[in-house]
Amino acid sequence: MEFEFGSLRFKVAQGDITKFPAEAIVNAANKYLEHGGGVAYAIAKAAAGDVREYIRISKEAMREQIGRDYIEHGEVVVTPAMKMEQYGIEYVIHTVGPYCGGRWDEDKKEKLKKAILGALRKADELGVKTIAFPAISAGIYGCPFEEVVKTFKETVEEFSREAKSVKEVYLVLYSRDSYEQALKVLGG
Ligand code: AR6
Repeated sequence: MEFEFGSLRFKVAQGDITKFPAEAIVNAANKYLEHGGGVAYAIAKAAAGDVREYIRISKEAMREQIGRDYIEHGEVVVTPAMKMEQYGIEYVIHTVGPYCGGRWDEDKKEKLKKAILGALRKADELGVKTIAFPAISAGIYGCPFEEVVKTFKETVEEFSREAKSVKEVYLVLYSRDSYEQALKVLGG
C-alpha cells in the first residue's frame, strides 16, 4: 500500500526491519537505550552480533549527541548499522514512543507524533532518501495498533511539507496479520 504526499511517498510493507533495504531504520527504543526486547533487541543483535556491545555503543552515542543518559520523546540518537550494512542500511535512528498499557489519548498520540517526527527530521539532516520504521509503541509498550498506524500516516503527511532529502517512508510490519490489519485501517 502506498500514499503520495507531495514529493514524499508513504508505504506499508511486511518484513523484518533488520534486513530492510533502507538507508536508515528506526529503533523503537526505551529512553535509556537498553534494547532489552522486541525490535530493539533484534536490531542490536543484527547490528553488532552482541546485544550488550550495541547497548554500550548506543549509550556512548547518546552521551555525545544529547549530553545525557536518557532521551525524551522527540529526541533521537544515531548509531552505525554495522553488520546490517550488507542490506544497504547505514544508520539506526533510536527514538522513544509512549507507553500505553492498552490506553490511548491525545497525550499519547502527541508523544508518538514527536517520536516519529524526530526520526524523520534527523533522517533529513543526514541526507537520507529512504527510511523504515517499525510500529513504534505497538508491542511491549501496548499502544493500540490501529491508532499507531493512523498516527504514522498523519505524521508522515505533516512532515511532507518540510521534507528535503527524504523521499520514501516505510512502515515495516513484522507479521502477515499486522500487515493485513494495517491495510484495513488505512482503507486498502
Ligand atoms: N522487524 C519489524 N518489526 C518488528 C520486529 C522486526 N524484526 N520485531 C518486532 N517488531 P516493540 P515498543 C514489531 O515491543 O512497543 C523494547 O524492550 C513488533 O511486532 O519492539 O515501542 C525497548 O527496549 C511491534 O509491532 O516496541 C523498549 O523498552 C513493534 O515492532 C520497549 O521494548 C514494536 O514493538 C519498546 O516497546
